[in-house]
Order: sequence, then C-alpha cells, then structure tokens
Amino acid sequence: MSTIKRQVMTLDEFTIQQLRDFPHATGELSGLLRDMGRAAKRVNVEVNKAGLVDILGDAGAVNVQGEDVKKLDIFANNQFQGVLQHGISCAGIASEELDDIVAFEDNVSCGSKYICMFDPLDGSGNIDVNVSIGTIFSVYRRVTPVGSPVTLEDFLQPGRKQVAAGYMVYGSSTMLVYGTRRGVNGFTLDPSIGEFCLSHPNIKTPEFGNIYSVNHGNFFQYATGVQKYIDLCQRKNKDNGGPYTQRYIGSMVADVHRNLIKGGIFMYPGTTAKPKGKLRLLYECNPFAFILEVAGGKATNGIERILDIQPTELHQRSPLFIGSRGMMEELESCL
Ligand code: AHM
Ligand code: MG
Repeated sequence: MSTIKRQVMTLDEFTIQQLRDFPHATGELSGLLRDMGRAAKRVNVEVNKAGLVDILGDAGAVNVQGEDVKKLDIFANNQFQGVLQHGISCAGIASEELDDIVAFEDNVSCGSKYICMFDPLDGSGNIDVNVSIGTIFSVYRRVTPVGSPVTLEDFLQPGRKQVAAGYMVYGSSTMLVYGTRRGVNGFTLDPSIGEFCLSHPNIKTPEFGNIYSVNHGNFFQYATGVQKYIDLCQRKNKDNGGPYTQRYIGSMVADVHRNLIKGGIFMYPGTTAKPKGKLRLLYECNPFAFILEVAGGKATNGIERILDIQPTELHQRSPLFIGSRGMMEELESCL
C-alpha cells in the first residue's frame, strides 16, 4: 500500500505521530500539549487585536509580584487554566498570575499524572507598543498519588524533573515551540487553516553565536564578573575578532527564541537592588533551561545549573544566564 506524503504536519498530527513510537504511552502528555496549543490560538487572536479593542491597559489590579496586571494577562491566564481544567490531561496548575496552585478536584483530572506551570503572558509591558510577547509553560509528573488532588509538593520539583516545556511567541508570526527529552520542535501558526504546522523540526542551538542580550541599563548594578563578561562581549568575538551584537527586546520569550535559533547568550543577572534578579524560577527560568539543554545549550544562575535548583516557593526568582554552550563557557570563565 502506498503512503500519502504530505508537506505539512500539524501539531496535532505530530503529537499523535510521536505516540506511534511508544505503543504503551497513554497519550496524556500529547493531549496536554494539544490543549495548550488550542488555548494559545485563542490568546493569539486577542493579542492580534489588542490595538483595536478596549482590552489594553491596566486591569487595575496588582499581581502577587506587586506588578500591574494587564487585562490580556488575565485573559491569557483564564484560557490556559480553562483548557487544562476542562481537559483530561492535567491534575492542577500554578501560574505567575495566581497566588496559589489550583488543584483540579474532579475525578477525571485527579486521575491525571501531570501538572502544568505557566507564565500566561510574558513581557506584558510590551503589549501596548506592539512588541512580541509570549507564553511559557512546563509539565511535570506529579509526586503525590494519582487519584488524589495535587498539592504544593507536586509543584516544588527541580527543573530537571520536567517532562516537557514549551513557549509560544506572538510575534511577526505566531509560533509554538516545545521540547521533551527526545528533542525540541517548533510549529508556526498558519492563520489560513488555524493550525500550528511543524516548521522547525529538531531544533539545535549553535555552539557559538554572535548575540548577547542583557539590560545594559543595570550595568553598574551587576557583579564584577558579569561586568567583565559584558566588557568581553563588547571587545571580542570568537569567530571574527569583532564585538558581539547586542540585542535586547525586553520580552524574554522573543529574546531567548531568537538566540536559540541564531546562537547567543541571554542574561538576567542579579542587581544590587534585586540580588535574585527579576525572572521566576518555575515559570520562566526552568522551562527555558530545559529547552536550551535539550537543544544543546546551557543555563545557570551563575553558580549552579538552573535545572538542579530545589525550589522552596512558587514565585521565587533566580538570576539567569542561558544560551549557546561556547558563550556560556566564556561567561563562566569571567564569573
Ligand atoms: P513579566 O513577566 O512581568 O512580563 O517580566 C518578565 C520580562 C521578561 O520577558 C524580560 O526578559 C524582562 O522582563 C525584562 O525586564 P527588564 O525590563 O528589567 O530588562
Ligand atoms: Mg513573565
């Protein structure tokens, strides 16, 4: 029997295809990823019309980190929470927008072995000015028994325990990138059919890149080792002897996505005012550390591997250095 060859493979088809290699898999993780993709399409529609409707601006509330919450953050949070709560592949969630974990208490959800953590709309300070923003998520196997409601313990696991992690970029095109231990794959949303289509199979990050990304405004607040490395970036480039190029959008998803594809290093170091930096370990650092490591890169907090940090609270922050292996090694020699 001849097989029909198709040019595009959608996210749904891809996750189902992956199942064929594991006849004993339950399909739960694939289902969860498809749920996330579905919610992302709804968020994408709202992000795209952010300039048109009265959804822009502060919602008037302040989130658990003490920052202004934009209406779209809440919309996005509700979409991801809703799709997982009504689905059958997730037992509970934690979100950057919520104080506490949400345990899904119905029998079907309690019977799931996975929990999901997400930053529903990262870089939301950029919404008003039409700059790329994104969603970041990670999936863990719960440690409490299947069948009971999840507890905080299920969420406070070191990043190396992640089963999958991913992100969506709402940019010049909308992409969903996710990784499991088997590899990282990128899907671009084809608006004409409303499907994420495999566009970046088996992503590997270059060993070296030409880009460094950091908030230069904080330069004098960084530790001496970090300053030394930034200085090095401005002076030398391993390949051609010239300086590296500085690129910093202020939307982590877009900055790290670009560096993943092109090669580079992204840094959000601690400052004298905020020694732990700004980024959250569970919602931002861990998922990207997982993806970058699977793609061949590295991620540390300047002292230890991000994925080895034992979290003690849901919303804890961590300095982050992440990117191409060769550039991370250069950095480490300065720290
Ligand atoms: P957010 O979760 O409140 O959107 O903040 C996280 C964002 C990251 O996307 C980005 O890398 C960083 O904040 C930029 O911060 P800064 O303006 O301090 O450089
Ligand atoms: Mg964020």
